[in-house]
Amino acid sequence: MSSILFVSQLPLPQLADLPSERRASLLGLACIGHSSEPWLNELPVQTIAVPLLGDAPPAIGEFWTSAGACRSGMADGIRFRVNDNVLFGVVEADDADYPAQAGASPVQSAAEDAFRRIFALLDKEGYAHLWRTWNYLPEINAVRDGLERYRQFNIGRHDAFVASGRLARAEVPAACVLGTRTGPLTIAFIAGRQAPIPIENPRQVSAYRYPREYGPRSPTFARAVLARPPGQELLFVSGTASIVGHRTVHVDDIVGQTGETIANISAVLAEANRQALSAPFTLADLHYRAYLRRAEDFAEVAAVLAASLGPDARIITVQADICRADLLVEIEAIASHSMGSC
Ligand code: 3EB
Repeated sequence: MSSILFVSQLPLPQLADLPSERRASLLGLACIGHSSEPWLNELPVQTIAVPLLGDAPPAIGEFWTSAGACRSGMADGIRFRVNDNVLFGVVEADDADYPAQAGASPVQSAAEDAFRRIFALLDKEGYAHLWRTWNYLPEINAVRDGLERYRQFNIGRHDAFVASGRLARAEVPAACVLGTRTGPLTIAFIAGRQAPIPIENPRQVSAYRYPREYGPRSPTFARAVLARPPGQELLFVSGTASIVGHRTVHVDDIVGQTGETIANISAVLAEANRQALSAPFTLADLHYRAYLRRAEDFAEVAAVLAASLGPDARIITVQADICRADLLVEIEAIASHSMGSC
């Protein structure tokens, strides 16, 4: 068996102390905050340049560890590692490197190129099914040439999903798209040999069916996916916000938005549990990442989360811009269940 295990949230200075067998079994990681650990360069590492909030160390690593042997690769600028069942990779694309073209902005071209390269890699390596993408884009809400950069990103992503045939097959991953302070567009992704099970939220219009008022092309993601590497059931809950139907609710009300976001995550869990083969997923199972537009909202959000998730919930909270200008908070989550003795 070579399943993957989610190992969360180590303060990054502890990385240097990891035994070499542990390092050898890492598929990759996200580095939230700031890090300059040189040995990390051997691994796919997504650097997420966002400040951590609350009582947190300066940087946190979120690790993907494989129970079996791993192999590293580099293809078309994408650093990746695989085990028998999954591929973890990181790709970066700086829109400054893409010339403006008639009909395609630099951000659109960067996003389309990044996803086309991801799909080429996945098809070649035989991990055809994208489970989860984590997308970070600087100046996400800035309007350039008449269109918000997030909406430009959506056009490029959509076109790559169409070109690869994945949108026609309704194969869309769980995802998030957040703003960073600096750096290129960076996309981390996990793909597998098996198609994941997409989960939608009955309280929300599916994002890939959003009306045009949110941009010329809809965001290409599922509200959650369930994935089943051998012996394991993983639940990836996409970035979730205070949206009911397709509209933002509780504008300018951080407490209201946080409560509505938890209601949406609960609804996604209930849908996932209709399909789950392992024990039912609960709010207490999840590892959370919370993005706040305004750092000063931290205490109010933390109070709502403690009341609804319990005081021991595992939550990384960061400041980041969110892809709709009226959203103040977005929360994503991951859970992993063992399937028993296989
Ligand atoms: C929303 O529900 C909030 O464009 O991939 C959440 C998660 C959001 C993923 C994406 C966008 C994305 O529409 C925004």
